[in-house]
Amino acid sequence: MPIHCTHCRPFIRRQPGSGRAFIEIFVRAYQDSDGDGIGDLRGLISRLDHLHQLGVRGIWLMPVTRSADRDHGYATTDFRGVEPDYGTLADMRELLRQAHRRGIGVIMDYVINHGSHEFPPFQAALADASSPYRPWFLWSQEAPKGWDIWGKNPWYHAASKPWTFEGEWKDLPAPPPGAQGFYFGTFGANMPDFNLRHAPALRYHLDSLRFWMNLGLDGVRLDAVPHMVENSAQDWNDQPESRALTKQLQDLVKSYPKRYTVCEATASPEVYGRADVCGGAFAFSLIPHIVAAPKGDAAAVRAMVDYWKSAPPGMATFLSNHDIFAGQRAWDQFGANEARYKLAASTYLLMPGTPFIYYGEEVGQAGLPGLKGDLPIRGPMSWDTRPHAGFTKGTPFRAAAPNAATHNVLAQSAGTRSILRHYRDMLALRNGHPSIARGTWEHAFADGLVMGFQRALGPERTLVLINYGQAHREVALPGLGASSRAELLWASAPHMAGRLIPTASAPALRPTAHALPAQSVQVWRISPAS
Ligand SMILES: [Ca+2]
Ligand SMILES: [Ca+2]
Repeated sequence: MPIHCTHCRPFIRRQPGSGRAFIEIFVRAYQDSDGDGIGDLRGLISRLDHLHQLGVRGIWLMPVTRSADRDHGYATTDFRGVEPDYGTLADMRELLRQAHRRGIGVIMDYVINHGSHEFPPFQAALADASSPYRPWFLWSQEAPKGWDIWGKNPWYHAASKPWTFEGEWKDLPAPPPGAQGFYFGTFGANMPDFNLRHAPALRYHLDSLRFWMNLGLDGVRLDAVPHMVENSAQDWNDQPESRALTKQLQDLVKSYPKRYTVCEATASPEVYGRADVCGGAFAFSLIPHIVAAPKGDAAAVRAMVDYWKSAPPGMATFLSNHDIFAGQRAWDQFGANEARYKLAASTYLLMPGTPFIYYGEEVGQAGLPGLKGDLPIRGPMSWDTRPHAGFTKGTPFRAAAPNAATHNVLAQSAGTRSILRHYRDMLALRNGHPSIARGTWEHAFADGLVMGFQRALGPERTLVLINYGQAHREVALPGLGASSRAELLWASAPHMAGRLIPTASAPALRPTAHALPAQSVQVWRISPAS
């Protein structure tokens, strides 16, 4: 039975996205409510006031559907059920209710490309070649030749039970000679790809998306969309069929009012960010520049100025996320240098796009030493100075961050120069000024290690100036008339050591030679001459 829109009304006054900031949350690592050492939805609900105070207007939940991996959750076993470690559907409804009350929308990961090998339809397909679920997945009697996805063969010999292999997939031993019966898995043997050309399999996912929209989710982060449909050993990534299917998914979600879609598309994110594909996509090509500019890379400053001349406004910006391929936690990328850290935060939180803060980033949480792969960047949230940083009263599934004693929410709430205060300031600017949240990108310039740009929306115009360099600079400001009036909205002290409260004695804007202290940010409101 198809699922129809049973609650076709907006749950939240404003659509999430459209420039207002999200936070990405790994529920397992956020807050444990019952002492089992694993974060859960009830724990997250108890921390919504922190998120509201921070100023985010959206939450992206990494997968909360039931999964087989007992960790990140991308190996789904039930596309319409909540992971029991995290709670129940009733908890999910309560999270939505409580978040919406605070003006915060909630989206979650939806993984359509693949399921877990434990997903019951895959088990049925494995057990019986005549099962109606067999064509839900991709099979080949003989071993297909010529395939190479990131150094590995994505075709797995089912009878060898390759999902039991514990090494890297590229090291999986070859199947015996003459082996028969292979299935396809882009990301590994434990995550078989769906055959999305098979109407019943696709319909199942479309109905699952409707299920979540009916529950009150405000949208989805669509995982790995360029991998949805393959054509051949050469043509497997970002095929036209995957783009078309992405648009179909966006249309379904947005047939509900005030819903949001954002896609993970590492190959060509600016294409997926367009309205005619996904409508939003993570800006993987921009992120390295946001990180490099505060380290003194003038070419990165120039590249950021050029990026927004052509990138769609639906791009989603960030400093780091849950995947190590996108980089270490920001704290480690900047080598604990807080001035550089805050410069990078100001950069993406004052730019176009929709920013996504990675949980813990707002307090400078460090990665975990001595762990491999993605695990160092998926540690428990640092809340306070209690044992395990306040994450759990029990034994945590993973240790607290090494800097949790100083870089936690409680300590940083008290500090006037803290990273958390800086994030709150930036989000207050974004929430209080529509031009910063979703305005144009005008008169952008790079002058060595100084970047400036104007943002305009309706009658409001703002000017952002960032000096990434270690030296005081005077720069010419393009696009300002001699009679423009300027009001300082926010300024940092030199070297980002706290903020200056604008006063009557604030520096004047001098368009021909404006002074910017070393490592500093200024935000101005510009008005035409009266
Ligand atoms: Ca728990
Ligand atoms: Ca696929």
